[in-house]
Amino acid sequence: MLRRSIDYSLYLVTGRDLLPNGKDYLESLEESLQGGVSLVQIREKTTDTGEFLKIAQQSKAICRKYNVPILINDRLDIALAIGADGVHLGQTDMPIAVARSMLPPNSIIGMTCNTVEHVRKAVQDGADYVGVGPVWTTQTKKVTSPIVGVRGMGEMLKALDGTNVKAVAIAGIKFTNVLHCLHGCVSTTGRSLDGVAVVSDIVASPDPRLAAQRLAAIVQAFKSNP
Ligand code: TZP
Ligand code: MG
Repeated sequence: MLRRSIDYSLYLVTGRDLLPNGKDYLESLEESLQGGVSLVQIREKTTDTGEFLKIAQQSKAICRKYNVPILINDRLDIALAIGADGVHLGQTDMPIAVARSMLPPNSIIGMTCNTVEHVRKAVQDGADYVGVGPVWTTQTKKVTSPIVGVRGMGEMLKALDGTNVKAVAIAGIKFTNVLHCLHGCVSTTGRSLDGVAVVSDIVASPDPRLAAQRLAAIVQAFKSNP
């Protein structure tokens, strides 16, 4: 368990099915870490438990090498088995309180939020961070909730005022629109995102190091001069 503050700036959510032909998953993960990914979530929706465990273990070893925390999507058992830094949960997954009671102290728990009500509940339930969106359309996941856009995301963030809960935006975030996402949020609500969660703009790139580098550079520049 890493016991240090989490940097949410560039949050990579994995998506092995999006890897370019011939690109090795672990190589891609390592390159993205070299490019400046600051937090990793292992997301496997159709993988057998045994295979998921193996991927999570291998991914953790690489994340540790770069001192970057690793979270597991949905699967508390996998998170516990590999000694991950926490979990990311959806609205229909394990409740935060139950996950918290089973995970080691200081574990990070994130919650996907699509509405202001979701955010309020996540805060009440003790989430460490919320993933807010879908900001824009995405091909990566079948998203059933309405696109919230930058303005809708800002409304969600307002529900975090007075709390220490962090926020990352998700869905459709790319090199070409990340600044709009970050700036738009502050200018409509005065509230800053802590980072952005990205799948395809990094994973589907033939050069994930460069893809991460250029995203990270924008997020860092924004954070130092919002
Ligand atoms: N949760 C909501 S949208 C999404 C997830 C995991 C996928 C976002 O992927 P991309 O490729 O960054 O749009
Ligand atoms: Mg889930």
